[in-house]
Amino acid sequence: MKKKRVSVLGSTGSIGKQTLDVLSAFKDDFEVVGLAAGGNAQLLAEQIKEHSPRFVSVKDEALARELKSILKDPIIEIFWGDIGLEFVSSCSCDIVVNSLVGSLGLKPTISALSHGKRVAFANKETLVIAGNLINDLLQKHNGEIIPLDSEHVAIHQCIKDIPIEKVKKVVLTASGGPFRTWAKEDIMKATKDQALKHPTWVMGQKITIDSATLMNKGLETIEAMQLFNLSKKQIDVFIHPQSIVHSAVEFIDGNIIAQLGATDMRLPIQYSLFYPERKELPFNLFCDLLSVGKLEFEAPDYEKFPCLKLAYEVASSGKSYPIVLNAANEVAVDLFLKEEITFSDIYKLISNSIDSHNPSEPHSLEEILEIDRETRKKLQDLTRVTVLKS
Ligand code: MN3
Repeated sequence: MKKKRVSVLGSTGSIGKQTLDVLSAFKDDFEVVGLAAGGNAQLLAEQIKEHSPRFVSVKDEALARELKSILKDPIIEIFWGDIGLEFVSSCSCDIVVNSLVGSLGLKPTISALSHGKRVAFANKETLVIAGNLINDLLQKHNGEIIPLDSEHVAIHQCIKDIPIEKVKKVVLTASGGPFRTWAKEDIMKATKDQALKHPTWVMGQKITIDSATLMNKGLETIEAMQLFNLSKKQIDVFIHPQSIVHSAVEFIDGNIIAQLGATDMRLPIQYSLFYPERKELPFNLFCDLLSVGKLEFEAPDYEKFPCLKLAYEVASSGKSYPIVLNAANEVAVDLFLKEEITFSDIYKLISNSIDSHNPSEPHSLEEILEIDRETRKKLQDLTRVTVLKS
């Protein structure tokens, strides 16, 4: 059988590296044709040697020069910036793995779908800010989105081809993050190191902070609404500390189907790459339910995790609010990672942006990007003049 050609966007990030692990294990099935990465030229150079892609893109020209000098005599073409990213996502490939972080992933998603590609989708922010635009593109062209995030891969497997009107509820599970058992006062003062210690998943920095605030589950709620055509009312978030049930779907006849498996992103990545085929797992990641022993579920505490409640409100209001939620969250998490604001400031900054937003119904990419830019600018100006104190 002909090998499927794959481009990986965000190849030096956590999901990107694990995607390349899966692709390395299935060299007879896949060929890596494109790689795009942000800042780590050294690692990208190693990935190029291992996978010999035809096209590569990096963040900017300086990084392209650095990569060229590491590779000495590169025979591949090196692109950079927005144009490079769009090129790698529309080049001669069958599958684009979009594991970029944040709204940066929007334009390459548009170009991949406009070229009728399958997008294995790990870039939830794009669906949060531009879900309607992406769904329009899916209608117009022959492209498709297969989820790659564990919860959405779970829902995808539970729903299969059952019509969406037969779905009563979807339960998105959340590990609860590092602060699940902490008191509210302690969470508010949490440090960067504490927030970066996730109990069950190994992930990139931005999503790990989003998991500590539970904003991640809020973004995933909006993502699920867009992917599966659900309303906010049809989605519940349950805390499930074991992270073995990756999500569940309750149908109108009272049957609940859940998907279980090891807590390792390589499982949903393999599913997403091969769908609808199933292949034997090449890693020793089979889940032993006897050693898991028990599965627990609890309701999230919105007092302790106000970001989740805020995201629910935004999910119900729709309009341009999700764009503001996402942009403000990206800025706030970045400031927290730079240790310029406290953990509790993350919520304050985002809710401030939501409260001061004048909603509209954006239809075009330009309108979406304008709201995104405006939100970031307002927040940056605000944090420059205000010394935030908790
Ligand atoms: Mn997830």
